[in-house]
Amino acid sequence: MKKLVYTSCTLDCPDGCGVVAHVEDGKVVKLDGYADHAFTRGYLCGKTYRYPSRVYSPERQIHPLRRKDGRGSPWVRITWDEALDLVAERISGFIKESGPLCILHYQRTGSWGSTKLLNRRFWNLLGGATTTRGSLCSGAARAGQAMDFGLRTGHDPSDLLNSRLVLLWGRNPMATNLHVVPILKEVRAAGGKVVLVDPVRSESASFCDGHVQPVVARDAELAMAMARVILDEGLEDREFLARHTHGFEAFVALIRSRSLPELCAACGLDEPTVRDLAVQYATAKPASILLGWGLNKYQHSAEIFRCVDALAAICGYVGVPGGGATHGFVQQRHFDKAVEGFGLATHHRALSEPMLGRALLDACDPPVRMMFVNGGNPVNQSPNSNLVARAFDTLEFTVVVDAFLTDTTDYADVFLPTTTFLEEEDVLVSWGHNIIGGVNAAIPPVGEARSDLWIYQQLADRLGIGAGMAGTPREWLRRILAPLEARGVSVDEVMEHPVPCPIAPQVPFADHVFPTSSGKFEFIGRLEHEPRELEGFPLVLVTNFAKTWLLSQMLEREHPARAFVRIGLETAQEFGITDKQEAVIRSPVGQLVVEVRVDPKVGRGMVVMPVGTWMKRGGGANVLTEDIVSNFGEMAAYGETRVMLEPLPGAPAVSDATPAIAREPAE
Ligand SMILES: Nc1nc2c(c(=O)[nH]1)N[C@H]1C(S)=C(S)[C@@H](COP(=O)(O)OP(=O)(O)OC[C@H]3O[C@@H](n4cnc5c(=O)[nH]c(N)nc54)[C@H](O)[C@@H]3O)O[C@H]1N2
Ligand SMILES: Nc1nc2c(c(=O)[nH]1)N[C@H]1C(S)=C(S)[C@@H](COP(=O)(O)OP(=O)(O)OC[C@H]3O[C@@H](n4cnc5c(=O)[nH]c(N)nc54)[C@H](O)[C@@H]3O)O[C@H]1N2
Ligand SMILES: [Mo]
Repeated sequence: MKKLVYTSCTLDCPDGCGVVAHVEDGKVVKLDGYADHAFTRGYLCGKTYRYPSRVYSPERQIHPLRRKDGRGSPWVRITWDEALDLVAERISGFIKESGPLCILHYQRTGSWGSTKLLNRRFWNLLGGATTTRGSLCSGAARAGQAMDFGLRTGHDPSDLLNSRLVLLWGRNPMATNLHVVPILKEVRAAGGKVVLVDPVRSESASFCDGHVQPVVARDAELAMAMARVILDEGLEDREFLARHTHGFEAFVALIRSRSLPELCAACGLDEPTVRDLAVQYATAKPASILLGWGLNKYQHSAEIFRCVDALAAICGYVGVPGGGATHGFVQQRHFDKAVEGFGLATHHRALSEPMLGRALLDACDPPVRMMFVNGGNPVNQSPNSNLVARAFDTLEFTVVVDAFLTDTTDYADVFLPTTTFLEEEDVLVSWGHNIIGGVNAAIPPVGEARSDLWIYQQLADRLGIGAGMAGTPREWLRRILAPLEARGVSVDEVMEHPVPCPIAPQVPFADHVFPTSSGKFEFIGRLEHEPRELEGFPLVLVTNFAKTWLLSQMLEREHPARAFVRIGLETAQEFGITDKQEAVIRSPVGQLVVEVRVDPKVGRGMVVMPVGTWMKRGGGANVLTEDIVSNFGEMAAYGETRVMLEPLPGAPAVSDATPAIAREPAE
């Protein structure tokens, strides 16, 4: 029997696509884009087109597993009853002995399905658990933009069509946000311009009018230099500044504390380039800035965002169509967060997510004895992976709910197999657009895989809190999305087709009311940034996302045959490295043997490594990254890592075995 099922991709990506699953005899044979989706417009990225190969991969685990004989021993299959009885018994045992805070519930955003909120409810019903605070993803951006605007929120992507100039600043949509690309092409077709600001000539350069290539992590200086030019040329919007901003004098003093040549030298650009960019921006009327995660990886990232936000305010491009400095949205704005049950818990404690290894080792009163992980791969994705792995190794009992045996499951005692979005009923909220997506189960669960909700409900029944977790996905969705229903959008309708969020502004701050303490846009007035210099480690490690895989979610054959990094021509010369040569890359906390690709697209002073390759397959950028936290927003400052490259003598690294998919050209 054949059928078509409307659903939505819940993976951690701004695009949140509308999907049509082609199902034959209970199997997904193909995925297509859902045509009537205003943002994703009927097509998917390569990763989602290929997603059925993950669903049916022999690498996927579809049965509960436990270690045969302690950590490090082989996995053996057990029944769900055995698995759930064991996990429930350990949970109640630990709580009895050491209280609920000796269990760490680690939840990340493997899926943006709304029901994942209920995972936290389970732990709150139990009296609480240790959780994590801080961020691996957007913390610094959120903190910086909250200081300026009162909160981080963005223009709807369709509003870019009102821009005469778009600066793509530290963001690479060709790889990471594909559905924004046609919008940017439309901006150009209508006579507008798109300029890339990136120390790497990324895939996105291919559709831009220009590329400005500052030195890595010097965007605050670039933005300050641009602000100086705008003010020197008298291109500012005086009325906006007078009526809607606070702290402008302090900002002027800040940018005047250094000369224009000094600022240009700091960001490695010549004055005419900076001047041209600034004048183009200030005169485009309106211009918008699409900010990315490239600005989000440094110790002072919140301040970088603030300096760039200041440009929008100086030019009066705030609260107007075609303007803004957009990074992302307020997520879950249409949720009733009370469903999470935070108030039900009597115990609360949170450990720093960016410092997970240290935090686990240092935790006392009580120490963490057990960990329960869902929707994340913390051993691979947290900074200083080796330390995180060591900390996991000290735990008495670890449970991971996932579909694959990741680097994190290497440190687990029990593995519970979960469904993919094609097997679940849920609602998707996106962090890159304002359309709410229905997630319909296209197929029944593969093998014995079960949803997070089912797993938690089963555990809840065994732990005497079953009533608090009971309910079908649809019933829970109605409760979670009650604020939406109050605005006239029913969950039943959302399950049928994409629905625009009725409470999302197309243009935020159009009323010029800002939830800051002054009620106005607030300028940054202080920035003390000394770039990190570390003797023996002269290069900045920049870890970016790969076009062909998402985070650490990759099958064996999608994995590069060997870990690789990219360096620019100048760095290659300086370190005497030739293309495809093997080298050791060393940071203060770890090292990897990598193939070095010499790539003229990469700027000076930096080594670029993709995020997500697996430690157990010789990769893992976070083996190198140091656990350093941003000064605002408790964000993992991955990009503060400094590294050394030491070429290994002998023949170039063999890369013939690289699978075709990993060899897709960089652009
Ligand atoms: N294919 C694919 N898509 C994804 C993901 C994925 O893993 N794969 N991950 C998803 C997630 S979770 C996120 S958060 C988003 C992130 O999406 P992006 O913001 O596009 O992410 P990045 O690759 O981190 O960084 C973008 C660009 O910033 C540049 N950059 C690095 N340092 C600096 C700097 O100091 N200054 C400037 N100006 N630029 C800099 C990098 O060279 C890179 O080209 O992507 C999402 N989409
Ligand atoms: N070096 C470096 N590291 C980085 C970054 C960087 O810039 N540099 N960026 C960071 C960013 S932006 C992000 S967002 C984080 C991402 O870090 P993580 O959130 O840990 O991301 P993933 O590696 O995708 O791990 C998610 C896991 O959840 C599983 N999963 C998917 N859906 C479900 C589900 O419904 N239920 C359950 N139980 N599991 C599910 C997947 O199979 C996968 O193993 O990584 C960060 N890591
Ligand atoms: Mo992210």
